[in-house]
Amino acid sequence: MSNIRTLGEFIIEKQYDYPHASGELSSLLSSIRLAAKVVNCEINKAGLGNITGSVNKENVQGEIQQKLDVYANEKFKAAMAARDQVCGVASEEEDHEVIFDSELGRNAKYVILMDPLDGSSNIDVNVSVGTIFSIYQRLSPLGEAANIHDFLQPGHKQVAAGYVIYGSSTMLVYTTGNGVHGFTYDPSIGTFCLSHENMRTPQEGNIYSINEGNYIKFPQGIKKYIKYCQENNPEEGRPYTSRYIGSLVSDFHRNLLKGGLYLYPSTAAYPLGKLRLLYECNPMAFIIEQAGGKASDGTKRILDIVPSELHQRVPFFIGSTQMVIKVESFLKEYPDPFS
Ligand code: P6P
Repeated sequence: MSNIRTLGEFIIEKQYDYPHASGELSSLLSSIRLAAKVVNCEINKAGLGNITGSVNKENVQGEIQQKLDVYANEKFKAAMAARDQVCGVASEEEDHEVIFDSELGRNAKYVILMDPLDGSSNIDVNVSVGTIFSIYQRLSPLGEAANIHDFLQPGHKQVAAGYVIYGSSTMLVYTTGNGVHGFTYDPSIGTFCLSHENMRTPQEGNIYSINEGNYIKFPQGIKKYIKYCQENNPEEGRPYTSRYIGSLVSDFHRNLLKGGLYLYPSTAAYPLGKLRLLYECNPMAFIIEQAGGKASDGTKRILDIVPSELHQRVPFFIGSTQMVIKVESFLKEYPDPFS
């Protein structure tokens, strides 16, 4: 037991890396940890209860909400509201930002944005899903209710970001700008234990993750890049391997560990891309950059995009630095005649 470093211990230990840290961020990360345990418990037995399937309602994205989407959203929202560090929450499952307009909420320091259960359409077929979160310091003054501007900050302003992957094992991976650290859940002791300290992603990779079913409608540069991946060039490790789970957290996590590139370009169905900037792209971009990788919308750094609305979508290319640079070069060389 002596060599186990729990997530709680690690958060406190790292807190001392920030002389001005007042412990509120540490406490906020701890409440995320608690909510992750609760959601993990429900997911792990999803097939047994009446918790799979849809609620026959669409979210603001126009996507059918799964029962576990709603469940996860409620559990994470409740965990945030219960502590005095959060003044508001934005979620993929909420049409608008949720402001905690109480005495506690008005004097809380952080806003959190989240995709409570990404890839949830995979749950009924037992494929890994995940929770993604992004944390900012509020811009509005303490003592007042938070407002939309607290949420529309560029990604480089994040103070923390992370994800939970409910997979063959459950892991929580996060950064506060001081490296990326992964914790594996040990159900026998009900604790997240440090398993991947200072995670780094390879500069090069040979895995590409894209839904090739959309090929016909991809921009020209993406079509050319896919053919580049499939060319026979053993010296450069091509053809690459195609791996696409259909769950961002799962594809991202594998590529983070092994090297690779996740692509969700603009398509006919999603002219601005499908992935949401604020609670999918920004947190993953913060993590990948902290691990030595890169994240782009095809022309510019994801973390430099100034958001204009809560649920805005962007084209998304994230992973090994050299692979992101390569796909950007194809998009530049073959500009889409329709763009
Ligand atoms: P498609 C899940 O809905 C999600 O947001 C990501 O987790 C996933 O990578 C992507 O969409 C899958 O989209 O259009 O390929 O089914």
